[in-house]
Amino acid sequence: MKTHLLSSLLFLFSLSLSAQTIGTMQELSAQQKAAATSITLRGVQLPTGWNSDFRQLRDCCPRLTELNLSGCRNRELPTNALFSAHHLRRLVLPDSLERIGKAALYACDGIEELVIPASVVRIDDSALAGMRALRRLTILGCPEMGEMALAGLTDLREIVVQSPIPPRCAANTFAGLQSQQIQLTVPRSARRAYRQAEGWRTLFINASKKHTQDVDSVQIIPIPQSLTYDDGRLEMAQIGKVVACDALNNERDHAQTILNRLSTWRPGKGKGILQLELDATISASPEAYTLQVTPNGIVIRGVTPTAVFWGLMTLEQMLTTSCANTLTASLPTLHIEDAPRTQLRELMIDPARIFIPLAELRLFVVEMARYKLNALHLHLVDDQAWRIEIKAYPRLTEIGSKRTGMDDMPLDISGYYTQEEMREFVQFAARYHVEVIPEIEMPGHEVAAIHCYPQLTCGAREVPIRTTCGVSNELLCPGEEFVYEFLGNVFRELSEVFPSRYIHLGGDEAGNPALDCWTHCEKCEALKAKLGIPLSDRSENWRLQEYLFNRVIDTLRTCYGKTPMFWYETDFKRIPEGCITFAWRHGLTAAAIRAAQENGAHIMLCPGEHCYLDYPAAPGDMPEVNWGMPVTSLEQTYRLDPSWGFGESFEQHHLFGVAGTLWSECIPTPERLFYMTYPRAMALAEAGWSPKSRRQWPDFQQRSTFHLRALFIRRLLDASR
Ligand code: TNX
Repeated sequence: MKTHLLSSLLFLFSLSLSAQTIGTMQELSAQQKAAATSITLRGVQLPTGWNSDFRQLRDCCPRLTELNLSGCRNRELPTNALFSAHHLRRLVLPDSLERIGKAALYACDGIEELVIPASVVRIDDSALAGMRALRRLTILGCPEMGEMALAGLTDLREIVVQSPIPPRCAANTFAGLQSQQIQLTVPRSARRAYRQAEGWRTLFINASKKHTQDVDSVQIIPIPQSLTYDDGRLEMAQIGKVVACDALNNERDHAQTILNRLSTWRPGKGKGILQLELDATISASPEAYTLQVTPNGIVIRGVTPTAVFWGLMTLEQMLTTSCANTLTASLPTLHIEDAPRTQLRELMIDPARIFIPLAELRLFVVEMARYKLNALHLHLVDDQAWRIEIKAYPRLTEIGSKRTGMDDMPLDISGYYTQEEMREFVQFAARYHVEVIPEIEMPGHEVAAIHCYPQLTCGAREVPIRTTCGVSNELLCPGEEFVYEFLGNVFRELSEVFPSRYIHLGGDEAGNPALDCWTHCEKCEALKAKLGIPLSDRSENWRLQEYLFNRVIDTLRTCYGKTPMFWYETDFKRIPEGCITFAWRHGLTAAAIRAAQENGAHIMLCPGEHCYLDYPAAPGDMPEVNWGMPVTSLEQTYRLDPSWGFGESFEQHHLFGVAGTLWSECIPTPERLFYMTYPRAMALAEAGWSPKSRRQWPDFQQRSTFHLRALFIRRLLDASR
């Protein structure tokens, strides 16, 4: 007994010595490689050249049984990566992987179980061939599979495929499998497709079949509060009409549009009904809805028309998340109860830096609404342009909206929205229950306006419109009465265009050092004297900022009933009660939350660590040339905690919502805007909507790949219209 214990201890000791967590293989000596039994690699991008990490894992680590690559960001398992690495027993692939190269795992015949991540789109010829010990294979996405890619897996007993569309195969992809001894699990609604698909056919006919809960049952983003399945199905052809009260005319139209896209929909033919109802008793949340699918029809009940609309968006997702642009013909019967975790789930876009045509704004809204994102924040002015018509100040758009150049991109970036166009757009967005919130910056990020009307800044200096990114020191002058007259007129006109309950006043990055423009200005000094501000140095300038904001906020509240919003900066020593502050700076979220709590204000979370969708999503991804942006991966966005660890009471009383920002200095085309937005905006939508208990990264990741494919196709079709 004793010797047994001793040898176990020795064994454990040797294990701990040979289990390694490293960045790249270079970190290990030859001896360490020879002894390693378990390696976890965390390299950001494993090099694949001469004597690559893979070559070393394959040829220099004969005792290696466990290889965990889940922390790597590799897109490719290169050709021959682990060719006949007989020593391996367990392999975890990175969830960034897109391609498994030719013969990459050929004859890795000690591995019994393998999961192909949802991100993989291609498994090359003979990639997994000869993995003779493999008993269970799970394919999470829909990878195309080459010749003999899975040939000779003689011990294989179980294949689970999640895709509702059979992954494309060659006739010999599965050559040499014992298909009669295999259990094949595919989504229920896809059984016929698998039976008919090249490569899958023989396997399907011979194997014993199992089906997963229908795959469309788990493809909803943001994931609903609760979802339970019954055992039946509803054939969508059964639905003959939409029934709704007059207050839901708009939602009825949307419902018709969704049904019109169903190939099986024959108006008036089926006996079933898609019923839309208002029901205030569901929940206290104005956005709460329930959705019930029975074999005879569908009922969506919502507290408000908005809530009913969200129910429709859920329905549309259930019908569209197969890879093609066709809608699925039937649904599992089920019951959903759903309501959002936060009130405002917004995306901010920046037509100031690079103009975004109205048609693209419309497409953007339609897509946002699908994910129950309910506010579009328009950053309409900045140092580089003024983009909204103001009738009292025509120079703003005549001169301030025309510019060539954004950093090193010599683009012509002209354009603005007329009030008429904007009014129409706001109404369009309202039909999708998206509120359009305008932002006019003050006192910084206003160079375009100052260029058009120099009396807006201290000493009426003439400054050119900015063509580069960064922070300008030129500010609106709080000691100049014209500034108040100007802002008063601008906000009056804006209030007539934007019915939104909110208005965003900017407030960020007002010079570096902050607010210093005001230190040597006569008018600012006079104002300081009038206000009894004793010090003329920079340390008291924040009080001028407070004065400027308070005057504007007062007008906005009393004349237009608006709730002001602004970007949180530490210069805001006192956040006016009832306002909404945006926590955006890396590392300052907790400070912003405390400031909001102390001042009776609300807070939107858009911390740079999770929500800056203008940053690249992976190392080396677009925008490759930028001002030094950190990487914000999909997973980082998903991991946003809206309560930021501050608990229930903060969430109930101060948290207002979440925002994703798409600053456009490095987003030169509308396609790029979509590329930067998705799928991260889906992750943000789920963080802002779904309860914590329902959120799981691997599950989200899998759902998001289906959504991304559907969105990609929609985008291609929309763009070609
Ligand atoms: C900081 S975020 C800014 C923007 C820039 C952005 C670039 C914020 C409130 N201000 O003016 O466009 O960084 O990521």
